[in-house]
Formats: sequence, structure tokens, C-alpha cells
Amino acid sequence: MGVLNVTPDSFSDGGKFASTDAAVAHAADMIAQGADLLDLGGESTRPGAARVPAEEQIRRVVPVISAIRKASDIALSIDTTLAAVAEAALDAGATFVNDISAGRDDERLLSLVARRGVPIVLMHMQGQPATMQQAPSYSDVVVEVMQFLKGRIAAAVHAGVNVNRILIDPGYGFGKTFEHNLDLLSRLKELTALGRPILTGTSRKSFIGKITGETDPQHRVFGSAGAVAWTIANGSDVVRVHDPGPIVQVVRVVRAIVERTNPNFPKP
Ligand code: HH2
Repeated sequence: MGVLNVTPDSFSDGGKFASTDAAVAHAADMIAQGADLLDLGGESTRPGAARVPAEEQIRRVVPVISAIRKASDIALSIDTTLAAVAEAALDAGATFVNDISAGRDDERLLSLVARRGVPIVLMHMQGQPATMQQAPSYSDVVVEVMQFLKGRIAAAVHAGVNVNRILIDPGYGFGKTFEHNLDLLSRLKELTALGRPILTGTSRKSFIGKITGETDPQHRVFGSAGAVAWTIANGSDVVRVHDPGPIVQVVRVVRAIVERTNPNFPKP
């Protein structure tokens, strides 16, 4: 899944693809690099980020979605927590929803997803982007993330979402310390017990900078590749990345190795 941030302020590529033309060109580039899906967002959710109103998110993403749709039938998710944005994006040609609030931010989002019959990614986050990194705290981060995701799957199903259209995401960097992120990586396999496909978003994140010493997020591609290799080998079905070209190679190599030891991989 290639990341397409149509924002002025995203943590690793803010402003680079904020104009419609630049975003559409970057989408074409990521498709050419081998991305199977694109994730479009009009709101940065980096630690400390302020909220962007629905009208402004729509203004940023809809022209980009319409233009991509004219050129390609690639699967496109809209990265938003707001039903109005999701609806406008789906109308313009987005094919599923990526909600970092897992349906908690806007109670109309899950019923919209149910009505439209589209897939949804439910992500774990402790707190809100504005304050989430101030004092994240868990007794057992993996157990608590799993309990949360189980509850949000139930809430989505209760709202009418088909369980087979739900993906889950532990939410790396969203209300987590360095150690919490490492626990959620080293024990990622435990999340497969929830029986849903797993999406992981580790690309360029600050824990990779901390491990590698690389302060510029745009120079974290090899560190991100290391995390992607681990997550694929430990049950991740979709990897959300900023650099699809090199990461496609990593995914293919790891899958070939895992399939050799486990012919049933990937999970049915
Ligand atoms: N991470 C970001 C945004 N959306 N969605 C899911 N499901 N999982 C993630 O890990 C995730 C996400 C943050 O990355 P990015 O979009 O590059 O930055 P920003 O939020 O600053 O736009």
C-alpha cells in the first residue's frame, strides 16, 4: 500500500504532494513501482497535529481521487476518521476506508461503510494525535491492543459491516512509546488470533529513526525495509509504505522464503 499524503504537513513528506498535479504524478509513480493499493489522506495525524475540517480534507483529496480514477483502476483507500470525507471520497472513486480512530471519531462512519459495502481498516490508537505521545501507558500493550481491536470489530459488525471486509492494524506510533512499538512488532503474530487480515504501518516512523540514528524520515527506507520484512514474516497482509519500489522487492523475497516453509502462507 503506497502512502499518498495530500497534506502540507505530514511528518515525512509534508507539502511534497499537496498540489493535485504533484499528488496524481506521485500516484502514477507508486503504481509503476508496483504498489497494489494506494492510501490517500488529506489530514496529517503525526504527533501534535491539529484537526483538519471535513470540507478542507474533501477539497484536498477528491480532485486527486477523480484524476487517479481516470487513469487507473487501482484499489484506493481514504485515510480519514470523518464520514463526510469518506463518503465524498467513495463517490469520487475510492474503494475502501482507512480509519485510524476505528469508528470512534464519527459515529456515522461505520454505518456508511456498512451501507456502501466497502472494506475498512480499523486501527488502534491511544488518545488523539494532538496529545497521544505525551504519556502512553499500558499494562500489556499487545493484550490491550488486541482487546481494543476485538471490541472495534464487534462495533463495526454491530453497525452492519461484513466481518470479512474488516482489516485490523496495531497502529505503530499512535499513542505508543518506543518500547510499546517494539513489543507490538516482536509479538505481532499474536494478533493473527483475531482472524482478520493485518495491516502494518511502520514506514519511516520515529522508532526506526531511533534504532538507526537516521534523523531525516526520507532517509529511513532501509530501516523501514527491515521492519517490513519482519512484519510480513510475522503475519502482516498489507504493508503501508512511502517507498513502494524498494519495498516490493523486500515483500517478494520474504514471501518466497515464508511460502517455502509454510505452503499455506499467506493465510486463506
Ligand atoms: N500511519 C499514518 C497515517 N495513517 N493508517 C493506518 N491504518 N496505519 C498507520 O500506521 C498509519 C495510518 C502516519 O503516516 P503518514 O501518513 O505518512 O503521516 P501523516 O499522518 O503525518 O500524514
